[in-house]
Amino acid sequence: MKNLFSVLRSDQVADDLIQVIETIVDASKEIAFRVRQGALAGVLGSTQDENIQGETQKHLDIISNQLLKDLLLACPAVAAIASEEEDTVVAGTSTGKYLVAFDPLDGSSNIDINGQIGTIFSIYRSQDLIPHGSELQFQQTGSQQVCAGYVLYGPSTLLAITTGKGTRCFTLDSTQGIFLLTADLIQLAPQTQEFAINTSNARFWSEDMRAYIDDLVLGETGPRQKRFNMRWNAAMVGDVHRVLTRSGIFLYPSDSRNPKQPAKLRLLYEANPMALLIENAGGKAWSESQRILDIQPQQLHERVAVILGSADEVDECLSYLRR
Ligand code: AFP
Repeated sequence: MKNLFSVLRSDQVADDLIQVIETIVDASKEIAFRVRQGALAGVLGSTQDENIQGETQKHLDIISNQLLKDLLLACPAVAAIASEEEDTVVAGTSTGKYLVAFDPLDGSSNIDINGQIGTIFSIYRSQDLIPHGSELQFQQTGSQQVCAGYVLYGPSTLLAITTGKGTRCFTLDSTQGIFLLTADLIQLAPQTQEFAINTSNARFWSEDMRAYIDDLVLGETGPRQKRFNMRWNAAMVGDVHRVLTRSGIFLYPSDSRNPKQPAKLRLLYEANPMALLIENAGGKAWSESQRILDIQPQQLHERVAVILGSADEVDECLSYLRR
């Protein structure tokens, strides 16, 4: 079986970008060890602190963030990092050619229940003429990512990654400590019978989104005339992995719970990397109004509605929103 770095080299990925990916992989193996140890490593539970998102930080959030931050800032190829757990950009090496944005531990609410959690990462080229530690460095559209991926800490530790030439999945062989290729050039089916959404928010969605989901639930008795099934991991990394594995549609639409915060998922280190993975696997990834990878970021931690997965089903959902 091919290992991650032989695949990256055969794709002619630049050596310094491979160095950045290697650094993320090293941190993720350390995180995977602590996740597996769980209560035995004293990493469960919450701290007394809140991050800039206003979310209570779990011990493992802090540990994962610190591991990634320390290793990436020590990598000469990294000019700056941005993290869900950091208020602002943290400058790295001024001559570094890459920027790394990450959610160190997506799905934190799943930590204490031994559920699926993961690290999501996104890599850009640093921009000349802008200070390397400026937030302006990260105001690049998702289509400018040079690499995106996630590490899923589940029964297996999996790495899904794209550098532009398709989306692949690797499995960590923990006896050797290397990621081996287990799913090459993933292709999503254009249609699906599986959707993922937190239906407890239904009363807060737009009327058109409610109509779309209602018709999925009506199944063969409604206008879609086919049976649908639902899954919800409450960790984007787990739900997106299911979509990459067996197709489907994942939705986190805007809602009226908090008028100041109509969407929940973050553009920079959740929506954009997942959108690149999904598009490079033949799927689609939209907010409620535009292709996610075309969105021009304004704020580091800005949020966006997400509708991604099997292309024909994303189009069907968007047709309801355009009524
Ligand atoms: P946490 O990291 O705070 O658990 O949030 C995970 C997440 O950002 C994303 O991974 C999930 O899809 C979504 O939130 C789940 O949100 P709900 O808890 O509202 O279902």
